[in-house]
Amino acid sequence: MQRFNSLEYIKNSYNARISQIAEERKTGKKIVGTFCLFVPDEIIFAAGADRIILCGGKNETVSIAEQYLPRNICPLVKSSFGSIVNNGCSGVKSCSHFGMVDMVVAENTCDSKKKMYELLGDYVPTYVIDLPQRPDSPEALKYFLGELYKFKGAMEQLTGNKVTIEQLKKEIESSNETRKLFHKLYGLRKMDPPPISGVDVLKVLQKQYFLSTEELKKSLRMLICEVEQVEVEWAHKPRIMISGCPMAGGNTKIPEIIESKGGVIVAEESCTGTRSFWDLVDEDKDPMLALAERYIKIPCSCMSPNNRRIDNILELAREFKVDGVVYYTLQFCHGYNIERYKVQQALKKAGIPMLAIETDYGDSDLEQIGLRVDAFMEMLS
Ligand code: BJ8
Repeated sequence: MQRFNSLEYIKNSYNARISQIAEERKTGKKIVGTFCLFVPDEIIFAAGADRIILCGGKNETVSIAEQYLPRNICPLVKSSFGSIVNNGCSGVKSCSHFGMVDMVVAENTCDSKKKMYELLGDYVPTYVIDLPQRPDSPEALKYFLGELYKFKGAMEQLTGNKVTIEQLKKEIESSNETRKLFHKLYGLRKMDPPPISGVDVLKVLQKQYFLSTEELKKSLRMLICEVEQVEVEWAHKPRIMISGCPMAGGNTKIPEIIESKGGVIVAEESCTGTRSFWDLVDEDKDPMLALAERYIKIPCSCMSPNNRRIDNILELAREFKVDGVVYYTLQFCHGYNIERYKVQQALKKAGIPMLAIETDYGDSDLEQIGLRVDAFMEMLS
């Protein structure tokens, strides 16, 4: 596959971003750490704070977390907690941004995360947004809107700045601009074969909540320009969509296996994929209401019922002309694991084959997964 200069730029952006955050802190700017798509960035930025994602995708910090947390919870939760407890790298295993946040803004999603946040409060001030669990109920939107107002108040208190309607509108426009750039990049993946690999796109998606918004937009524009110029020779490769749990920075295990076995990933139905940018925020409405309406619709398996997700999967499969779906679950993520059954039924009805993989961040199952993916690719070829 093609090498893109912009990807090198994104890959090498870590140190520059860390220096930027350190400088911001010196000037009194507050840094907010988040773990989930349900936390609207727009409110954080409108309050004059900066934001970095704290989801852990590295295996190295899992064992640190296991000194505090049960082993049988998902690796994303353990890796994240281990990185924070390890306190900002101190040069060893986790990355320095984990130790640079003034406040964590968390959310009531899955049980493991909820309970982990309770422990996290001992290490860093932690604010939790309460989410309604039945997003389609008539009361849910009102409740969520109320939560977002409380969150706005918490951000104002943290930063000492008032969040104005104008500032919110400006941030909504800016975030929509980023979302549109992702749509453009994904549009190019509809080509057959796509001019960019799924592993490359994932690396950008993993950085989207780490980079500053300006750097992210700049990188995306550069990447789109490069991808548009690629001329790919036609060769049939099974077009794969990944669906399921997020793949936090450092975790590219399954996409690498898929693409090393001859498949090409054309879309990801996950929070490190379409769920992060697909829907825009309505710029013509009251900004707080528009944010509540957009964010409450994120089809996370923590919500019940979550039929919107099934509809999205079918729609994406059609739009990106996928030959097969790899359903990806992190070990002990019960929500996505249980939802697998409904997804499988729906895909079967639509005539789209699905391979289910449940794994962690370790490499003990690489060979076994490789064999299963191999067989799946052969079946699709
Ligand atoms: S909106 S998917 S980012 S909660 S994988 S920690 S669900 S046990 S990360 Fe998520 Fe927000 Fe939902 Fe997206 Fe729990 Fe599952 Fe682990 Fe997960």
